[in-house]
Amino acid sequence: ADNLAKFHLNMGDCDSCHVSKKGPTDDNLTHENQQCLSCHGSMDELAAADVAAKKEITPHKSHLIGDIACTACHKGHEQSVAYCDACHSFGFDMPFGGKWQRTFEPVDSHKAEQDKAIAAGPRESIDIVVVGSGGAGLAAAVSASENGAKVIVLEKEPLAGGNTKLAAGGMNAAETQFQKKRGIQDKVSIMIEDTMKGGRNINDPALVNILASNSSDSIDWLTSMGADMSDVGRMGGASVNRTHRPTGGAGVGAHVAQVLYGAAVKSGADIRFNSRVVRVLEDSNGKVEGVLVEGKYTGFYVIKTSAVVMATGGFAKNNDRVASYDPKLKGFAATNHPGATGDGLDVALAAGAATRDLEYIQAHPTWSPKGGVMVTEAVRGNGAILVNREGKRFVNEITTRDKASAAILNQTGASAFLFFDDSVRKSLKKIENYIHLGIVTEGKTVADLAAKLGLPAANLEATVASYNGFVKAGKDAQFERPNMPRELATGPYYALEVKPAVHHSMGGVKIDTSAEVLNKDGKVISGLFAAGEATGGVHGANRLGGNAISDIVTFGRIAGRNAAQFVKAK
Ligand code: FAD
Ligand code: MEZ
Repeated sequence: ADNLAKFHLNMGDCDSCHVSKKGPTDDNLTHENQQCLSCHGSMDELAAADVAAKKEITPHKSHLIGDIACTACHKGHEQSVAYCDACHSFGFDMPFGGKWQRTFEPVDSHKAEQDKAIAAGPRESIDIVVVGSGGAGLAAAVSASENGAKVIVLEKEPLAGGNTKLAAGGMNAAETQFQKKRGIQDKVSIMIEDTMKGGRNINDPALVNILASNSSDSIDWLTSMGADMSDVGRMGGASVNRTHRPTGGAGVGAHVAQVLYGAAVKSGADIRFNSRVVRVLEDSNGKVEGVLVEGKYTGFYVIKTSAVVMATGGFAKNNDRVASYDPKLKGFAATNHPGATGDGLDVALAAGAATRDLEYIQAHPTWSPKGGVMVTEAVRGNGAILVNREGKRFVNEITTRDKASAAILNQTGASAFLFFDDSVRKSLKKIENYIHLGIVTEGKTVADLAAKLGLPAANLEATVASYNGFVKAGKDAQFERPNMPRELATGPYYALEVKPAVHHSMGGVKIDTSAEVLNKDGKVISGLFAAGEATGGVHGANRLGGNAISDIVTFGRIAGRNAAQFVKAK
Protein backbone atom coordinates (compact mmCIF):
# COMPACT_ATOMS: atom_id res chain seq x y z
CA ALA A 1 0.00 0.00 0.00
CA ASP A 2 1.26 3.49 -0.76
CA ASN A 3 -1.58 5.44 0.81
CA LEU A 4 -3.96 5.18 3.77
CA ALA A 5 -6.95 4.15 1.65
CA LYS A 6 -5.14 1.19 0.13
CA PHE A 7 -3.75 0.29 3.55
CA HIS A 8 -7.27 0.24 5.00
CA LEU A 9 -8.59 -1.81 2.10
CA ASN A 10 -6.64 -4.70 3.57
CA MET A 11 -9.03 -4.52 6.53
CA GLY A 12 -12.31 -4.12 4.69
CA ASP A 13 -14.07 -2.40 1.84
CA CYS A 14 -14.46 1.34 1.01
CA ASP A 15 -17.27 1.46 3.56
CA SER A 16 -14.84 0.93 6.42
CA CYS A 17 -14.14 4.65 5.97
CA HIS A 18 -16.98 5.96 3.78
CA VAL A 19 -20.77 5.57 4.10
CA SER A 20 -20.86 4.05 0.64
CA LYS A 21 -18.57 3.35 -2.30
CA LYS A 22 -19.53 6.77 -3.68
CA GLY A 23 -17.10 8.42 -1.26
CA PRO A 24 -17.58 11.35 1.13
CA THR A 25 -21.10 12.63 1.73
CA ASP A 26 -20.08 16.03 3.13
CA ASP A 27 -17.07 18.34 2.98
CA ASN A 28 -16.43 18.09 6.74
CA LEU A 29 -15.87 14.34 6.18
CA THR A 30 -18.02 13.86 9.27
CA HIS A 31 -18.49 10.11 8.86
CA GLU A 32 -14.88 9.47 7.83
CA ASN A 33 -13.51 11.32 10.87
CA GLN A 34 -15.83 9.42 13.19
CA GLN A 35 -14.51 6.19 11.69
CA CYS A 36 -10.90 7.24 12.44
CA LEU A 37 -11.75 8.09 16.04
CA SER A 38 -13.76 4.93 16.61
CA CYS A 39 -10.76 2.75 15.67
CA HIS A 40 -7.81 4.86 16.86
CA GLY A 41 -9.22 6.58 19.97
CA SER A 42 -9.90 10.24 20.78
CA MET A 43 -7.42 13.06 20.18
CA ASP A 44 -6.78 13.21 23.93
CA GLU A 45 -5.98 9.50 23.99
CA LEU A 46 -3.68 9.84 21.00
CA ALA A 47 -1.92 12.81 22.61
CA ALA A 48 -1.49 10.86 25.87
CA ALA A 49 0.05 7.99 23.89
CA ASP A 50 2.48 10.43 22.22
CA VAL A 51 3.51 11.81 25.61
CA ALA A 52 3.95 8.29 26.99
CA ALA A 53 6.17 7.54 23.98
CA LYS A 54 8.30 10.56 25.04
CA LYS A 55 7.48 12.60 21.93
CA GLU A 56 8.50 16.17 22.83
CA ILE A 57 5.73 17.77 20.77
CA THR A 58 2.54 15.93 19.98
CA PRO A 59 0.64 16.80 16.81
CA HIS A 60 -2.55 15.59 18.52
CA LYS A 61 -2.60 18.49 21.00
CA SER A 62 -2.06 21.97 19.64
CA HIS A 63 -3.08 25.61 19.72
CA LEU A 64 -5.57 24.93 16.92
CA ILE A 65 -9.22 25.32 17.87
CA GLY A 66 -12.45 23.34 17.60
CA ASP A 67 -12.63 19.62 17.02
CA ILE A 68 -9.65 19.05 14.78
CA ALA A 69 -10.58 16.61 12.05
CA CYS A 70 -8.18 13.66 11.66
CA THR A 71 -8.47 14.24 7.92
CA ALA A 72 -6.97 17.73 8.27
CA CYS A 73 -3.63 15.87 8.24
CA HIS A 74 -4.29 12.21 7.40
CA LYS A 75 -5.46 11.79 3.82
CA GLY A 76 -6.94 8.65 2.31
CA HIS A 77 -6.13 8.97 -1.35
CA GLU A 78 -3.28 11.48 -1.36
CA GLN A 79 -0.13 11.97 0.69
CA SER A 80 -0.72 12.82 4.35
CA VAL A 81 0.84 16.06 5.59
CA ALA A 82 0.86 17.49 9.11
CA TYR A 83 -1.13 20.75 8.96
CA CYS A 84 1.32 22.18 11.54
CA ASP A 85 3.99 22.08 8.83
CA ALA A 86 2.19 24.89 7.00
CA CYS A 87 3.89 27.20 9.53
CA HIS A 88 6.38 25.10 11.48
CA SER A 89 8.97 22.58 10.46
CA PHE A 90 8.45 19.76 12.95
CA GLY A 91 8.70 17.09 10.25
CA PHE A 92 6.31 14.74 12.12
CA ASP A 93 6.63 11.12 11.21
CA MET A 94 3.28 10.53 9.46
CA PRO A 95 2.11 7.23 7.99
CA PHE A 96 2.26 7.72 4.20
CA GLY A 97 3.46 11.26 4.91
CA GLY A 98 4.81 13.86 2.53
CA LYS A 99 6.07 17.41 2.53
CA TRP A 100 3.79 20.41 2.99
CA GLN A 101 3.01 22.13 -0.27
CA ARG A 102 0.13 24.27 -1.47
CA THR A 103 -0.54 25.80 -4.83
CA PHE A 104 -2.90 28.73 -5.12
CA GLU A 105 -5.91 28.14 -7.38
CA PRO A 106 -7.60 31.29 -8.65
CA VAL A 107 -11.30 31.54 -7.78
CA ASP A 108 -12.34 31.43 -11.46
CA SER A 109 -10.68 28.06 -12.13
CA HIS A 110 -12.84 25.18 -13.50
CA LYS A 111 -15.19 27.57 -15.31
CA ALA A 112 -17.25 24.85 -17.03
CA GLU A 113 -17.99 23.10 -13.72
CA GLN A 114 -18.84 26.43 -12.09
CA ASP A 115 -21.28 27.31 -14.88
CA LYS A 116 -22.91 23.87 -14.64
CA ALA A 117 -23.50 24.29 -10.89
CA ILE A 118 -25.00 27.75 -11.40
CA ALA A 119 -27.27 26.46 -14.18
CA ALA A 120 -28.44 23.64 -11.88
CA GLY A 121 -29.79 26.26 -9.43
CA PRO A 122 -29.51 26.43 -5.62
CA ARG A 123 -29.05 23.23 -3.65
CA GLU A 124 -30.37 24.93 -0.50
CA SER A 125 -31.20 28.33 0.97
CA ILE A 126 -30.34 30.18 4.20
CA ASP A 127 -30.80 33.65 5.74
CA ILE A 128 -27.09 34.54 5.85
CA VAL A 129 -23.87 33.05 4.51
CA VAL A 130 -20.71 33.97 6.39
CA VAL A 131 -17.53 33.38 4.42
CA GLY A 132 -14.56 32.53 6.66
CA SER A 133 -14.41 31.00 10.14
CA GLY A 134 -11.83 33.36 11.67
CA GLY A 135 -12.75 35.75 14.46
CA ALA A 136 -14.65 38.17 12.22
CA GLY A 137 -16.70 35.37 10.65
CA LEU A 138 -17.46 33.64 13.94
CA ALA A 139 -18.38 36.96 15.62
CA ALA A 140 -20.69 37.70 12.68
CA ALA A 141 -22.27 34.24 12.93
CA VAL A 142 -22.90 34.61 16.67
CA SER A 143 -24.31 38.11 16.38
CA ALA A 144 -26.50 37.24 13.36
CA SER A 145 -27.93 34.38 15.35
CA GLU A 146 -28.47 36.64 18.40
CA ASN A 147 -30.53 38.76 16.03
CA GLY A 148 -32.69 35.88 14.88
CA ALA A 149 -31.02 34.77 11.62
CA LYS A 150 -30.03 31.28 10.50
CA VAL A 151 -26.43 31.05 9.33
CA ILE A 152 -24.12 28.86 7.27
CA VAL A 153 -20.38 29.49 7.78
CA LEU A 154 -18.20 28.41 4.86
CA GLU A 155 -14.49 27.83 5.50
CA LYS A 156 -12.06 26.73 2.82
CA GLU A 157 -9.51 25.25 5.25
CA PRO A 158 -10.06 21.92 7.03
CA LEU A 159 -10.23 23.69 10.40
CA ALA A 160 -11.59 26.85 11.99
CA GLY A 161 -9.96 30.01 13.20
CA GLY A 162 -7.90 31.49 10.34
CA ASN A 163 -5.21 33.87 11.52
CA THR A 164 -7.31 34.60 14.58
CA LYS A 165 -6.35 31.34 16.25
CA LEU A 166 -2.67 32.38 15.99
CA ALA A 167 -3.05 35.82 17.58
CA ALA A 168 -0.75 36.13 20.51
CA GLY A 169 -0.29 39.49 22.22
CA GLY A 170 -3.83 40.65 22.86
CA MET A 171 -6.83 42.80 22.01
CA ASN A 172 -6.83 46.57 22.40
CA ALA A 173 -9.72 48.25 24.15
CA ALA A 174 -10.16 51.52 26.02
CA GLU A 175 -12.09 52.38 29.19
CA THR A 176 -12.64 48.71 30.07
CA GLN A 177 -13.63 47.13 33.38
CA PHE A 178 -10.19 45.45 33.51
CA GLN A 179 -8.27 48.70 33.00
CA LYS A 180 -10.39 50.34 35.70
CA LYS A 181 -9.66 47.50 38.14
CA ARG A 182 -5.92 48.15 37.61
CA GLY A 183 -6.25 51.90 37.89
CA ILE A 184 -5.22 52.43 34.24
CA GLN A 185 -6.39 55.80 32.99
CA ASP A 186 -7.40 55.47 29.34
CA LYS A 187 -9.83 57.22 27.04
CA VAL A 188 -11.55 56.23 23.80
CA SER A 189 -10.20 59.49 22.40
CA ILE A 190 -6.60 58.43 23.19
CA MET A 191 -7.14 55.05 21.47
CA ILE A 192 -8.42 56.97 18.44
CA GLU A 193 -5.38 59.28 18.47
CA ASP A 194 -2.91 56.37 18.83
CA THR A 195 -4.62 54.41 16.04
CA MET A 196 -4.68 57.37 13.63
CA LYS A 197 -1.07 58.27 14.41
CA GLY A 198 0.09 54.64 14.01
CA GLY A 199 -1.82 54.46 10.71
CA ARG A 200 -0.10 57.64 9.50
CA ASN A 201 -3.48 59.41 9.53
CA ILE A 202 -4.76 57.79 6.37
CA ASN A 203 -7.26 55.61 8.29
CA ASP A 204 -11.00 56.23 7.81
CA PRO A 205 -11.75 58.28 10.96
CA ALA A 206 -15.38 57.09 11.08
CA LEU A 207 -14.26 53.44 11.22
CA VAL A 208 -11.59 54.23 13.83
CA ASN A 209 -14.24 55.92 15.94
CA ILE A 210 -16.42 52.78 15.79
CA LEU A 211 -13.38 50.61 16.63
CA ALA A 212 -12.43 52.55 19.74
CA SER A 213 -15.86 53.46 21.05
CA ASN A 214 -17.12 49.86 20.82
CA SER A 215 -13.93 48.26 22.11
CA SER A 216 -14.88 48.06 25.78
CA ASP A 217 -18.30 46.63 24.89
CA SER A 218 -16.59 44.04 22.68
CA ILE A 219 -14.49 42.94 25.67
CA ASP A 220 -17.70 42.65 27.73
CA TRP A 221 -19.41 40.68 24.93
CA LEU A 222 -16.54 38.18 24.83
CA THR A 223 -16.50 38.01 28.63
CA SER A 224 -20.25 37.30 28.66
CA MET A 225 -19.52 34.25 26.47
CA GLY A 226 -16.91 32.98 28.94
CA ALA A 227 -13.70 34.61 27.66
CA ASP A 228 -10.96 35.62 30.07
CA MET A 229 -9.64 39.03 28.96
CA SER A 230 -8.46 40.15 32.37
CA ASP A 231 -4.70 40.59 31.83
CA VAL A 232 -3.72 44.02 30.46
CA GLY A 233 -0.40 44.79 28.78
CA ARG A 234 1.08 47.17 26.21
CA MET A 235 1.80 46.97 22.49
CA GLY A 236 3.85 49.24 20.25
CA GLY A 237 2.41 52.67 19.50
CA ALA A 238 -0.03 52.64 22.43
CA SER A 239 0.11 55.48 24.96
CA VAL A 240 -1.19 53.35 27.82
CA ASN A 241 -1.67 49.69 28.74
CA ARG A 242 -4.81 48.62 26.84
CA THR A 243 -3.98 45.21 25.37
CA HIS A 244 -6.29 42.60 26.90
CA ARG A 245 -5.54 38.90 27.05
CA PRO A 246 -6.12 35.88 29.29
CA THR A 247 -4.71 35.70 32.83
CA GLY A 248 -0.94 35.59 33.07
CA GLY A 249 -0.45 36.76 29.48
CA ALA A 250 -1.54 33.60 27.66
CA GLY A 251 -2.13 33.83 23.89
CA VAL A 252 -5.30 35.71 23.00
CA GLY A 253 -6.21 34.27 19.60
CA ALA A 254 -6.74 30.59 20.28
CA HIS A 255 -8.79 31.57 23.34
CA VAL A 256 -11.01 34.14 21.61
CA ALA A 257 -11.44 31.94 18.53
CA GLN A 258 -12.38 28.95 20.72
CA VAL A 259 -14.92 31.00 22.68
CA LEU A 260 -16.50 32.38 19.49
CA TYR A 261 -16.41 28.95 17.81
CA GLY A 262 -18.17 27.39 20.82
CA ALA A 263 -20.79 30.17 20.79
CA ALA A 264 -21.32 29.80 17.04
CA VAL A 265 -21.81 26.03 17.35
CA LYS A 266 -24.20 26.58 20.28
CA SER A 267 -26.17 29.12 18.24
CA GLY A 268 -26.84 26.41 15.65
CA ALA A 269 -24.59 27.80 12.91
CA ASP A 270 -23.87 25.19 10.24
CA ILE A 271 -20.06 25.35 9.93
CA ARG A 272 -18.67 23.71 6.80
CA PHE A 273 -14.96 23.11 6.22
CA ASN A 274 -13.13 22.44 2.96
CA SER A 275 -15.75 24.76 1.44
CA ARG A 276 -14.39 27.66 -0.59
CA VAL A 277 -16.65 30.46 -1.79
CA VAL A 278 -15.56 31.29 -5.32
CA ARG A 279 -18.31 33.70 -6.32
CA VAL A 280 -21.00 35.93 -4.86
CA LEU A 281 -24.04 35.72 -7.15
CA GLU A 282 -26.05 38.87 -7.83
CA ASP A 283 -29.36 39.49 -9.59
CA SER A 284 -29.77 41.86 -12.52
CA ASN A 285 -30.09 44.80 -10.07
CA GLY A 286 -26.79 43.96 -8.42
CA LYS A 287 -28.43 42.57 -5.26
CA VAL A 288 -26.85 39.54 -3.60
CA GLU A 289 -28.80 36.34 -4.35
CA GLY A 290 -26.40 33.58 -3.43
CA VAL A 291 -22.90 32.12 -3.33
CA LEU A 292 -21.11 29.55 -5.43
CA VAL A 293 -19.23 27.09 -3.22
CA GLU A 294 -16.38 24.80 -4.19
CA GLY A 295 -16.71 21.82 -1.87
CA LYS A 296 -13.40 19.97 -1.81
CA TYR A 297 -15.16 16.59 -1.81
CA THR A 298 -18.70 17.36 -3.01
CA GLY A 299 -17.88 19.72 -5.89
CA PHE A 300 -19.41 23.06 -6.88
CA TYR A 301 -22.91 23.99 -5.63
CA VAL A 302 -25.03 27.09 -5.06
CA ILE A 303 -26.55 28.33 -1.79
CA LYS A 304 -29.37 30.86 -2.15
CA THR A 305 -29.15 33.79 0.27
CA SER A 306 -29.78 37.52 0.24
CA ALA A 307 -27.00 38.44 2.69
CA VAL A 308 -23.33 37.48 2.62
CA VAL A 309 -20.65 38.49 5.15
CA MET A 310 -17.16 38.38 3.65
CA ALA A 311 -14.85 37.61 6.59
CA THR A 312 -12.08 36.06 4.52
CA GLY A 313 -9.08 37.66 6.23
CA GLY A 314 -5.92 39.00 4.61
CA PHE A 315 -3.39 37.82 2.03
CA ALA A 316 -0.01 37.93 3.78
CA LYS A 317 0.69 34.23 3.05
CA ASN A 318 0.43 34.84 -0.71
CA ASN A 319 3.85 36.30 -1.47
CA ASP A 320 3.10 36.83 -5.17
CA ARG A 321 0.16 39.03 -4.27
CA VAL A 322 2.09 40.77 -1.48
CA ALA A 323 5.02 41.54 -3.79
CA SER A 324 2.65 42.80 -6.49
CA TYR A 325 1.58 45.57 -4.10
CA ASP A 326 4.91 46.03 -2.29
CA PRO A 327 7.92 44.67 -4.21
CA LYS A 328 10.19 45.25 -1.18
CA LEU A 329 8.52 42.27 0.49
CA LYS A 330 9.28 39.77 -2.29
CA GLY A 331 10.59 36.49 -0.88
CA PHE A 332 9.81 37.38 2.76
CA ALA A 333 8.47 34.67 5.05
CA ALA A 334 5.02 35.21 6.55
CA THR A 335 3.58 34.77 10.03
CA ASN A 336 0.15 33.79 8.66
CA HIS A 337 -1.92 30.61 8.34
CA PRO A 338 -1.98 28.97 4.89
CA GLY A 339 -5.47 30.22 4.01
CA ALA A 340 -4.41 33.90 4.04
CA THR A 341 -4.15 34.07 0.27
CA GLY A 342 -6.63 36.82 -0.59
CA ASP A 343 -9.07 34.85 -2.72
CA GLY A 344 -11.91 36.43 -0.73
CA LEU A 345 -10.67 39.74 -2.07
CA ASP A 346 -10.98 38.38 -5.63
CA VAL A 347 -14.52 37.24 -4.89
CA ALA A 348 -15.47 40.67 -3.51
CA LEU A 349 -13.82 42.44 -6.45
CA ALA A 350 -15.76 40.31 -8.93
CA ALA A 351 -18.94 41.31 -7.06
CA GLY A 352 -18.09 44.97 -7.70
CA ALA A 353 -16.48 45.92 -4.37
CA ALA A 354 -14.12 48.88 -4.18
CA THR A 355 -10.82 48.43 -2.34
CA ARG A 356 -8.43 50.71 -0.51
CA ASP A 357 -4.88 50.77 0.89
CA LEU A 358 -3.80 47.44 -0.66
CA GLU A 359 -0.22 48.69 -0.94
CA TYR A 360 0.13 48.89 2.85
CA ILE A 361 1.37 45.54 4.09
CA GLN A 362 2.93 45.16 7.50
CA ALA A 363 5.95 43.11 8.49
CA HIS A 364 6.00 41.87 12.08
CA PRO A 365 9.46 42.68 13.50
CA THR A 366 10.01 39.53 15.56
CA TRP A 367 9.55 36.31 13.63
CA SER A 368 11.85 33.45 14.57
CA PRO A 369 13.41 31.76 11.53
CA LYS A 370 14.03 28.75 13.78
CA GLY A 371 10.68 26.94 13.97
CA GLY A 372 8.90 29.57 11.85
CA VAL A 373 7.14 31.17 14.81
CA MET A 374 6.06 34.77 15.31
CA VAL A 375 7.23 35.91 18.73
CA THR A 376 4.65 38.16 20.27
CA GLU A 377 5.25 41.86 20.74
CA ALA A 378 4.04 41.27 24.29
CA VAL A 379 7.53 39.94 25.11
CA ARG A 380 8.89 43.40 24.34
CA GLY A 381 5.84 45.02 25.98
CA ASN A 382 6.71 43.09 29.16
CA GLY A 383 10.35 44.25 29.10
CA ALA A 384 12.49 42.46 26.48
CA ILE A 385 15.02 44.46 24.47
CA LEU A 386 16.39 44.05 20.95
CA VAL A 387 20.13 43.82 20.39
CA ASN A 388 22.15 43.48 17.21
CA ARG A 389 25.13 41.24 16.39
CA GLU A 390 27.37 43.82 18.05
CA GLY A 391 25.43 43.25 21.29
CA LYS A 392 23.92 46.76 21.22
CA ARG A 393 20.40 48.16 21.34
CA PHE A 394 19.41 50.08 18.21
CA VAL A 395 15.73 51.12 18.53
CA ASN A 396 12.91 51.92 20.92
CA GLU A 397 11.68 48.33 21.12
CA ILE A 398 8.03 49.27 21.41
CA THR A 399 7.83 51.74 18.58
CA THR A 400 5.38 50.96 15.78
CA ARG A 401 6.06 47.88 13.66
CA ASP A 402 7.00 49.67 10.47
CA LYS A 403 9.80 51.46 12.35
CA ALA A 404 10.96 48.43 14.37
CA SER A 405 11.05 46.20 11.26
CA ALA A 406 12.99 48.80 9.25
CA ALA A 407 15.49 49.16 12.10
CA ILE A 408 16.09 45.39 12.31
CA LEU A 409 16.63 45.12 8.56
CA ASN A 410 19.31 47.82 8.87
CA GLN A 411 21.43 45.74 11.28
CA THR A 412 24.29 43.41 10.36
CA GLY A 413 22.77 40.21 8.93
CA ALA A 414 19.33 41.93 8.64
CA SER A 415 18.22 40.30 11.87
CA ALA A 416 18.49 40.89 15.64
CA PHE A 417 18.22 39.10 18.97
CA LEU A 418 15.30 39.43 21.34
CA PHE A 419 16.82 39.42 24.84
CA PHE A 420 15.02 38.98 28.17
CA ASP A 421 15.52 37.67 31.68
CA ASP A 422 13.67 35.26 33.93
CA SER A 423 11.41 37.99 35.34
CA VAL A 424 10.05 38.70 31.84
CA ARG A 425 9.60 34.95 31.31
CA LYS A 426 7.60 34.68 34.52
CA SER A 427 5.41 37.66 33.53
CA LEU A 428 4.08 36.14 30.29
CA LYS A 429 2.74 32.59 29.90
CA LYS A 430 3.09 32.76 26.13
CA ILE A 431 6.89 32.60 26.52
CA GLU A 432 6.57 29.01 27.77
CA ASN A 433 5.40 28.05 24.26
CA TYR A 434 8.61 29.40 22.71
CA ILE A 435 10.75 27.60 25.29
CA HIS A 436 8.75 24.40 24.67
CA LEU A 437 9.33 24.73 20.91
CA GLY A 438 13.08 24.88 21.52
CA ILE A 439 13.65 28.19 19.74
CA VAL A 440 15.09 30.07 22.74
CA THR A 441 18.74 29.97 23.89
CA GLU A 442 19.33 30.12 27.65
CA GLY A 443 22.42 31.29 29.56
CA LYS A 444 23.12 31.35 33.31
CA THR A 445 24.62 34.82 32.99
CA VAL A 446 24.56 37.51 30.32
CA ALA A 447 28.12 36.57 29.34
CA ASP A 448 27.25 32.88 29.16
CA LEU A 449 24.32 33.67 26.85
CA ALA A 450 26.47 35.96 24.70
CA ALA A 451 29.03 33.16 24.26
CA LYS A 452 26.32 30.70 23.18
CA LEU A 453 24.99 33.17 20.61
CA GLY A 454 28.42 34.32 19.37
CA LEU A 455 27.82 37.93 20.50
CA PRO A 456 30.55 40.10 22.10
CA ALA A 457 29.97 39.47 25.83
CA ALA A 458 31.39 42.79 27.09
CA ASN A 459 29.10 44.75 24.76
CA LEU A 460 26.02 42.79 25.75
CA GLU A 461 26.82 43.17 29.46
CA ALA A 462 27.31 46.92 29.01
CA THR A 463 24.04 47.20 27.04
CA VAL A 464 22.06 45.39 29.72
CA ALA A 465 23.67 47.43 32.53
CA SER A 466 22.92 50.67 30.73
CA TYR A 467 19.29 49.63 30.02
CA ASN A 468 18.81 48.67 33.67
CA GLY A 469 20.09 52.13 34.59
CA PHE A 470 17.41 53.67 32.35
CA VAL A 471 14.74 51.55 34.04
CA LYS A 472 15.91 52.77 37.48
CA ALA A 473 15.97 56.37 36.30
CA GLY A 474 12.56 56.01 34.60
CA LYS A 475 13.93 57.46 31.35
CA ASP A 476 15.46 55.81 28.29
CA ALA A 477 18.19 58.34 27.47
CA GLN A 478 19.16 56.39 24.33
CA PHE A 479 15.94 55.64 22.38
CA GLU A 480 13.16 57.20 24.48
CA ARG A 481 11.34 53.93 24.98
CA PRO A 482 8.18 54.97 26.85
CA ASN A 483 7.54 51.88 28.97
CA MET A 484 10.27 49.89 30.71
CA PRO A 485 8.32 47.64 33.08
CA ARG A 486 11.27 45.87 34.73
CA GLU A 487 15.05 45.59 34.98
CA LEU A 488 16.65 42.69 33.14
CA ALA A 489 18.63 41.49 36.11
CA THR A 490 17.31 38.05 37.06
CA GLY A 491 19.05 35.02 35.60
CA PRO A 492 18.79 32.83 33.71
CA TYR A 493 18.83 35.02 30.60
CA TYR A 494 17.26 34.19 27.25
CA ALA A 495 17.53 35.27 23.63
CA LEU A 496 16.44 34.23 20.18
CA GLU A 497 17.18 35.47 16.71
CA VAL A 498 14.35 37.43 15.08
CA LYS A 499 13.69 39.10 11.76
CA PRO A 500 10.68 40.72 10.09
CA ALA A 501 8.08 38.58 8.29
CA VAL A 502 4.97 39.63 6.39
CA HIS A 503 2.18 39.84 8.93
CA HIS A 504 -0.87 41.92 8.09
CA SER A 505 -2.57 43.37 5.04
CA MET A 506 -3.94 46.72 6.11
CA GLY A 507 -5.92 47.20 2.89
CA GLY A 508 -9.02 45.42 1.67
CA VAL A 509 -12.58 46.05 0.58
CA LYS A 510 -14.17 49.38 1.37
CA ILE A 511 -16.92 49.31 3.98
CA ASP A 512 -19.08 51.90 5.71
CA THR A 513 -19.70 52.10 9.46
CA SER A 514 -22.49 49.51 9.12
CA ALA A 515 -19.97 47.02 7.63
CA GLU A 516 -21.74 47.21 4.26
CA VAL A 517 -19.47 46.83 1.24
CA LEU A 518 -19.21 49.85 -1.06
CA ASN A 519 -18.81 49.76 -4.82
CA LYS A 520 -16.56 52.01 -6.89
CA ASP A 521 -19.24 54.75 -6.92
CA GLY A 522 -19.32 54.72 -3.11
CA LYS A 523 -22.75 53.03 -3.10
CA VAL A 524 -23.70 50.05 -0.93
CA ILE A 525 -23.79 46.63 -2.67
CA SER A 526 -27.17 45.42 -1.45
CA GLY A 527 -26.74 42.39 0.82
CA LEU A 528 -22.94 42.35 0.86
CA PHE A 529 -21.21 42.90 4.21
CA ALA A 530 -17.55 42.54 5.20
CA ALA A 531 -15.47 42.60 8.37
CA GLY A 532 -11.97 42.05 9.67
CA GLU A 533 -8.70 41.79 7.81
CA ALA A 534 -10.59 41.44 4.50
CA THR A 535 -11.47 45.15 4.79
CA GLY A 536 -9.44 48.35 4.54
CA GLY A 537 -9.67 51.68 6.32
CA VAL A 538 -9.55 50.79 10.01
CA HIS A 539 -5.77 50.62 10.29
CA GLY A 540 -4.57 53.09 7.65
CA ALA A 541 -0.96 52.59 6.54
CA ASN A 542 0.21 50.65 9.61
CA ARG A 543 -1.78 48.64 12.15
CA LEU A 544 -1.08 48.89 15.86
CA GLY A 545 -0.45 45.61 17.66
CA GLY A 546 -3.66 44.48 19.37
CA ASN A 547 -6.00 46.46 17.11
CA ALA A 548 -6.85 43.58 14.74
CA ILE A 549 -8.59 41.43 17.32
CA SER A 550 -10.51 44.50 18.42
CA ASP A 551 -11.40 45.17 14.76
CA ILE A 552 -12.65 41.66 14.01
CA VAL A 553 -14.77 41.31 17.13
CA THR A 554 -16.36 44.75 16.81
CA PHE A 555 -16.91 44.81 13.04
CA GLY A 556 -17.73 41.09 12.84
CA ARG A 557 -20.44 41.65 15.41
CA ILE A 558 -21.75 44.74 13.58
CA ALA A 559 -21.75 42.90 10.23
CA GLY A 560 -23.69 39.93 11.66
CA ARG A 561 -26.25 42.15 13.38
CA ASN A 562 -26.80 44.36 10.35
CA ALA A 563 -27.00 41.39 7.96
CA ALA A 564 -29.70 39.88 10.21
CA GLN A 565 -31.62 43.15 10.26
CA PHE A 566 -31.25 43.47 6.48
CA VAL A 567 -32.73 40.00 5.98
CA LYS A 568 -35.59 40.72 8.42
CA ALA A 569 -36.46 43.96 6.64
CA LYS A 570 -36.83 42.27 3.24
P1 FAD B 1 -8.91 35.17 9.72
O1 FAD B 1 -8.91 34.89 11.17
O2 FAD B 1 -7.66 34.99 8.98
O3 FAD B 1 -10.06 34.30 9.07
C1 FAD B 1 -10.36 34.33 7.70
C2 FAD B 1 -10.84 32.94 7.31
O4 FAD B 1 -11.43 33.00 6.01
C3 FAD B 1 -9.70 31.95 7.21
O5 FAD B 1 -9.97 30.82 7.99
C4 FAD B 1 -9.62 31.61 5.73
O6 FAD B 1 -9.20 30.29 5.48
C5 FAD B 1 -11.06 31.83 5.30
N1 FAD B 1 -11.23 32.10 3.87
C6 FAD B 1 -10.50 32.93 3.09
N2 FAD B 1 -10.98 32.96 1.85
C7 FAD B 1 -12.04 32.11 1.83
C8 FAD B 1 -12.96 31.71 0.82
N3 FAD B 1 -12.88 32.19 -0.42
N4 FAD B 1 -13.93 30.81 1.13
C9 FAD B 1 -14.02 30.31 2.39
N5 FAD B 1 -13.16 30.65 3.38
C10 FAD B 1 -12.21 31.55 3.11
N6 FAD B 1 -3.87 40.86 16.05
C11 FAD B 1 -4.09 41.41 17.26
O7 FAD B 1 -4.87 42.35 17.37
N7 FAD B 1 -3.47 40.93 18.35
C12 FAD B 1 -2.60 39.89 18.31
O8 FAD B 1 -2.09 39.46 19.33
C13 FAD B 1 -2.30 39.32 17.04
N8 FAD B 1 -1.39 38.34 16.92
C14 FAD B 1 -1.19 37.76 15.71
C15 FAD B 1 -0.31 36.70 15.59
C16 FAD B 1 -0.15 36.05 14.38
C17 FAD B 1 0.84 34.91 14.27
C18 FAD B 1 -0.88 36.48 13.24
C19 FAD B 1 -0.72 35.80 11.91
C20 FAD B 1 -1.75 37.55 13.34
C21 FAD B 1 -1.91 38.20 14.58
N9 FAD B 1 -2.79 39.27 14.70
C22 FAD B 1 -3.01 39.82 15.92
C23 FAD B 1 -3.62 39.68 13.57
C24 FAD B 1 -5.01 39.04 13.68
O9 FAD B 1 -4.89 37.74 14.19
C25 FAD B 1 -5.73 38.97 12.34
O10 FAD B 1 -5.66 40.19 11.66
C26 FAD B 1 -7.19 38.63 12.57
O11 FAD B 1 -7.30 37.51 13.38
C27 FAD B 1 -7.92 38.40 11.26
O12 FAD B 1 -9.20 37.92 11.55
P2 FAD B 1 -10.22 37.65 10.37
O13 FAD B 1 -11.39 36.98 10.96
O14 FAD B 1 -10.41 38.90 9.61
O15 FAD B 1 -9.43 36.67 9.40
O1 MEZ C 1 -1.54 42.72 16.76
C1 MEZ C 1 -0.67 41.89 16.54
O2 MEZ C 1 -0.44 41.48 15.40
C2 MEZ C 1 0.12 41.37 17.67
C3 MEZ C 1 -0.14 41.96 18.96
C4 MEZ C 1 1.01 40.44 17.46
C5 MEZ C 1 1.91 40.06 18.54
O3 MEZ C 1 3.05 40.47 18.47
O4 MEZ C 1 1.47 39.38 19.46
